[in-house]
Formats: sequence, structure tokens, C-alpha cells
Amino acid sequence: TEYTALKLKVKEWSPEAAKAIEGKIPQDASVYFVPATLRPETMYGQTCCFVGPAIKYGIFKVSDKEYFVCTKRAAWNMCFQGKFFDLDNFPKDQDQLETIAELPGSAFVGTLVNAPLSMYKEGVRILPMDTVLATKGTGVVTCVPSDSPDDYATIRELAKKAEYYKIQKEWAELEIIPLIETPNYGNLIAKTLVEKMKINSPKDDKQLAEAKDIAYKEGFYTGTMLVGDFAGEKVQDAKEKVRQQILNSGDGFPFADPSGEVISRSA
Ligand code: ZZB
Repeated sequence: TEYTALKLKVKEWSPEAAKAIEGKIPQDASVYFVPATLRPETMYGQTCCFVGPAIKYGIFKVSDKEYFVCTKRAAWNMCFQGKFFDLDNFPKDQDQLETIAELPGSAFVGTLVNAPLSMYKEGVRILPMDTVLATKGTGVVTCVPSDSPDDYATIRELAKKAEYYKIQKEWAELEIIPLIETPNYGNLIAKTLVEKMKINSPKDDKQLAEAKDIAYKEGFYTGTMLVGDFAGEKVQDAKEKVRQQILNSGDGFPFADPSGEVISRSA
């Protein structure tokens, strides 16, 4: 699968992560969470970024100035795609990857990151999502609740049980911005589908898979952009243009996940 990996720069660490990395990252270096997405045209609507609370993440050194937070298997994949190291230092196995810390996703919850293209310029929070797969993409998932039913179901759950999830309620309650108009499901397709299909929880995986399939198809084949530089254009045309902007600006890079879990999809 060919993803776009987006670079979400850390602005302020959660207390637990701050403690774990203290003194280990040079002052002038940046750390990025790197979610992998198939929907670059929806990046305007990012309202948070998810990690699996029980998944183990590394903070990997990419260069003197850049560090990435992702799973080790994703960092290892990136090595083969030229994202890490010069050839002299090429690691021989996964354990040779230079890691400054390994932490469960739960340690990062509350971290404030800058999400490129998002309308929320002041940044968005790292939040927990129990259904993140460690074996897919980078293990980091950016949240677009307007167009992803999984994301909509998860933030609704987080807002409902903020205390249980140890988050501030308002982190999960950012206004959901319409990005794409579809003739059959309006401009908040994820919300429409979750309500219509009576999806009650992020654990309703069968229905969510179906909703995702519909959202992909409708968004891609019938959608029109409402926001961004390509507002008014068909999603089919805008998708690649937004992707190129992200790649050209350096806010993201192509990321292939040959060994990742493949879930059939039509768009
Ligand atoms: C932002 C986004 C916006 C996404 C959207 C989807 C949608 P797929 O479709 O199953 O092949 N994702 C990526 N990595 C993981 C992971 N490790 N665990 C769980 N979910 C993950 O997977 C691709 C999509 O699944 C990615 O694209 C990512 O969410 C999520 F409006 O990024 B997406 C209708 C879907 N809409």
C-alpha cells in the first residue's frame, strides 16, 4: 500500500513523555509523529492524532535534526525507503535502529502537535485509540472525524468517557469541519454513516468496516472539495494535487507498507 506519511511536529510533550526523553534530544532538533494516510485530501480536517495506548513506540533518530515517533517495524520499513541513515550506518537489523526512548502510546497522550494543513493551527492533541493496529502503516493514525467513520466513533467515545481515558474532554470536542460534499451523504459523511448505521462504539468493527468502505467510495467517486487550494474540484482530481503539495512542502513523504495488513478497498 502506498501511503502518504505526514509529519506532525511536537510542540509540547505530555508530562510522562517529557520525563522519559529529558536531555536526550538536542535543543535544535524536531520530533514528529508520522501517521500514514490514504486520504491526503482530508488533512485540512485533522482534529487530533491517535496512538494505540498499549502499542510500543520508538523515538527514532532520522538525522541530527529530526526524530520520528512510530512503531519499530515502520521505522525499519522506512530504512529501506531511504528515510533513515546514510549507507555507511545502515542498520543490520531492527535492533540497530537508533532509538532514544521506547514508550507505550499511553505515555504520549496529551502531547500537542502541529498538524500540517489542519484548520487547527494552534495544534492538535495525541489521543488514545484502542483499535489502532500495530502491524499496519506506522501505528500512528491522524484523526479526520468528518470523513473517517472510525475516527468519528472514537472521538465521540473519548468525549463521552474523558475521565476514563485520562484526557481533557475538550481535546476530543474540536468542531468537526466539513471538507467534502457528497450527493448521497452530505458534507459530514462519517457522522451521517455512524448515525444511520446506528454504530454505538469504536468496537463495532463489522459495521465500521462497511461504513469505511462506503465513505471511501462515495468520497472518492462523488465528492467535491469544500476547502483548501482545490475547493470546488472533484476529490478524484484534488487528491493527488494535495498529496503533491504535502510532498513538495516537506510536510510529508511517500511511505510504502509492503508487509502491512491489507484490507480490501476500492478507492
Ligand atoms: C486519515 C484518514 C481520513 C483516513 C479519512 C481514512 C479516512 P485502510 O483503509 O484500512 O487500508 N490507519 C492507518 N494506519 C492504521 C493503523 N495502524 N491502525 C488503524 N488504522 C490505521 O487504512 C488506511 C486508513 O486507515 C488510513 O487513512 C488511516 O486513516 C487508517 F477520511 O488517514 B486514514 C473512509 C476512510 N476515511
